[in-house]
Amino acid sequence: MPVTEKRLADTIRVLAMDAVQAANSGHPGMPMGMADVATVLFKDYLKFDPADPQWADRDRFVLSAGHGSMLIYALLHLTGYAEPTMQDIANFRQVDSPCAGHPENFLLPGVEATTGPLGQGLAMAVGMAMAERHLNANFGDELVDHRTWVIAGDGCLMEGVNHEAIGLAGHLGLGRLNVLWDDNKITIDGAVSMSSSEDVLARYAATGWHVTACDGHDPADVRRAMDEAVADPRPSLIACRTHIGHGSPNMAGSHKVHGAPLGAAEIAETRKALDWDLPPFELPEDVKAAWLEIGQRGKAPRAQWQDRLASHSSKVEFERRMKGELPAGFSLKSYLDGLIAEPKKVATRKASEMEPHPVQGPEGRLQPRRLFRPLCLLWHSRIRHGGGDERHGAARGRDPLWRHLPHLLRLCAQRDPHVGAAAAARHLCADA
Ligand SMILES: Cc1ncc(C[n+]2csc(CCOP(=O)(O)OP(=O)(O)O)c2C)c(N)n1
Ligand SMILES: [Mg+2]
Repeated sequence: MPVTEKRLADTIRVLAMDAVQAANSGHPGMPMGMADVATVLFKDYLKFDPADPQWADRDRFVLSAGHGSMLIYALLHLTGYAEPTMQDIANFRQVDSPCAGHPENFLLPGVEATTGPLGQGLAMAVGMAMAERHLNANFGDELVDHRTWVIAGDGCLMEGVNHEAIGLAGHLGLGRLNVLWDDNKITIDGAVSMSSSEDVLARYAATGWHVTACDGHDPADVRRAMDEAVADPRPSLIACRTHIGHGSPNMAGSHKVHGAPLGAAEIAETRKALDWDLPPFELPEDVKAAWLEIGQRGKAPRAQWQDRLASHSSKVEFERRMKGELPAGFSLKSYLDGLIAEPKKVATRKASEMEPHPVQGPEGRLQPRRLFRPLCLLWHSRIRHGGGDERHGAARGRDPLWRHLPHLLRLCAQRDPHVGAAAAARHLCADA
């Protein structure tokens, strides 16, 4: 008998509640609530291949609600990524486990963005969706044809950084950005209605987004909403109506499952309700096999993509960009000389103006004020995505001091306007 979607999702629920219980800390409610939506996403929509987490044309999946980290750890493990292992999951939140309390991109391949500060992942996903369109404008659909999927909670949507980033996404028409909102109407200390009566869908619609809603525990309805989102040329927000801690008979729907273990008694009740009798961190063979099969879905598309790349006229340039390598003959000194030649001092605000437009290509320019505050997240995520132009490469390839070079130059120039940025640059670039 085929494993049902509910059973696939219950696997995530059980892993999340058991890992949080073992650590005696963490957030079981969100992974349990979004398990059905995430199952549909990974089973039928997300383009990924666990055998190659760096595949350039993979869809990007960003868990903006980073407190629900057990959701992504369960998904990566179940679909066949080399890490995390089941032992890593059993060691959730322990010092040597890559399964940190909140996901870190440098600990696990498959974690596209470090998240935890609410709203941050969503803003970074906007940067990734911009990077995708920028690369697509340069290399075409054959090489660049992927989407950015986000799971965000009520808290992510409240944060100021979210307002700024979604405004830009709507303005640019980033239609390959799809946000799955865990619309559970609960946050850390009670109902959302205690502090907000905002019509979130209306706000997104007002910034040029496509918005829709679904029952987040009904896979068919989730698919209907995702199909709508994929078909719409605008960025999409799907309000997934869910119960936090879904599956727990006595605690679902309560803020008490937001950030605390369910406790041994409620875990036993939940196991009974889900008809799950195996001990923690042991999975039924049929469930394991069904999840691994889902992880194989991207194998053939990746092989086809690699064939296309192998015979593509821009292969060398594409690979250079994705590796973040500098173009042959690129001189950091000349680049910096260009930056500071005119005007004499380059303010960070001014530097942001030099960012190439994501859709029009290098000749277009962004309006600097529009982007000033979420700029760090947008730039960082474009580096995380890969394939930026030489300035992203220059920032990535150098040691940490070099990343801050434009800011250091500006500070030097401000401190001593007579010397100016040029002299500071000469000093700093002596070995460039
Ligand atoms: C910027 C920021 N402020 C506060 C927190 C602390 N915090 C973590 S989760 C959370 C509540 C989030 O509520 P929601 O997104 O609805 O998550 P849910 O309770 O539904 O899992 C808060 C306040 C944080 N992580 N980041
Ligand atoms: Mg919530």
